[in-house]
Amino acid sequence: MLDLGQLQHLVVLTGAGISAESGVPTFRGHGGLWRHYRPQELATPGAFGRDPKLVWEWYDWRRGLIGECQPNPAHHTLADMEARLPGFTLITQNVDGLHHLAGNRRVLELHGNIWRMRCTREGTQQVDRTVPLPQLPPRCANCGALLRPDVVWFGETLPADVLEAALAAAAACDIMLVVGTSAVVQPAASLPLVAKQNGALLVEVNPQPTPLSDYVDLSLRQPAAQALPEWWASWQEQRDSRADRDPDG
Ligand code: BV8
Repeated sequence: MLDLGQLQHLVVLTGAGISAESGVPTFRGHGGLWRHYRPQELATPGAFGRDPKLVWEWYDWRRGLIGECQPNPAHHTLADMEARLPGFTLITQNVDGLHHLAGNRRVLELHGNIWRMRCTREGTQQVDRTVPLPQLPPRCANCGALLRPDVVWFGETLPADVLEAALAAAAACDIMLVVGTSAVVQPAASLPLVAKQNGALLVEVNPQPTPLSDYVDLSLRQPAAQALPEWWASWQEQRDSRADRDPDG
């Protein structure tokens, strides 16, 4: 078990795998979303420009599926960590909004959020949880232009302020938990290496090995909904027993 005594700054980076046990299909795993579609077909500005209705049919289907999903014990563990650890930062690649639903309030959403839409003309954003959408593609009530999902597509840059905050957190953390990501999508996949270069311990939670696995200090080869609650409970026991032995801290 890692020596977590003086854990001050814990960063957690999550990917689609943390939502797998909630019923949200991953992108590259068995039955993954990308299995039936090529990313270039749907999650790119070009695809949207060519066929906005097709792209919205995919997102409308995903929104309908995700809308039925609830956070699982892994999500709830991260909400508990945020409540108990002042130096906690949650960074997610996911767009499903399940971290907010579980109670996390400070979430760095690198790739946006599937429940937000953006006017392609005015740039205004709106949260809309209607499933199914009454009209595909949806249009801006103000100017009539197409609305798009407020997510980051391949070939698009991530929101600069969010990426900057994520890089700063990665560079300053003592431990980074990397949960449920295949670690292939950039620049998110570089965050664990930034943490390691700055002296952090890396813990990977993933039933499968990934390109990151050779660089981590601990691999928990288990599903997140099992591994995270167990890891968090054992860390708190360790901390409490240390406090009993040394009440002056
Ligand atoms: C950028 C939002 C600068 C949309 C997503 C060539 C051409 C063009 C670009 C590139 C290129 N080469 C590289 C790039 C950059 C590209 C990239 O990284 N491509 C990869 C595929 C090589 N990146 C970008 O384009 C990014 N922008 O670089 O800007 C720029 C600008 C202009 C031109 C060039 C560069 C933007 C990337 C963001 C894309 N948007 N999502 C939407 O969701 O609809 S990415 C998408 O993949 C999701 O966000 C998802 O989260 C993300 C990563 O996937 P994972 O989360 O890791 O999910 P995955 O299914 O892959 O893995 C699940 C894992 O969970 C598995 O390991 C599995 O074992 C594990 N698991 C399963 N069950 C469990 C579990 N783990 C724990 N518990 C379980 N129960």
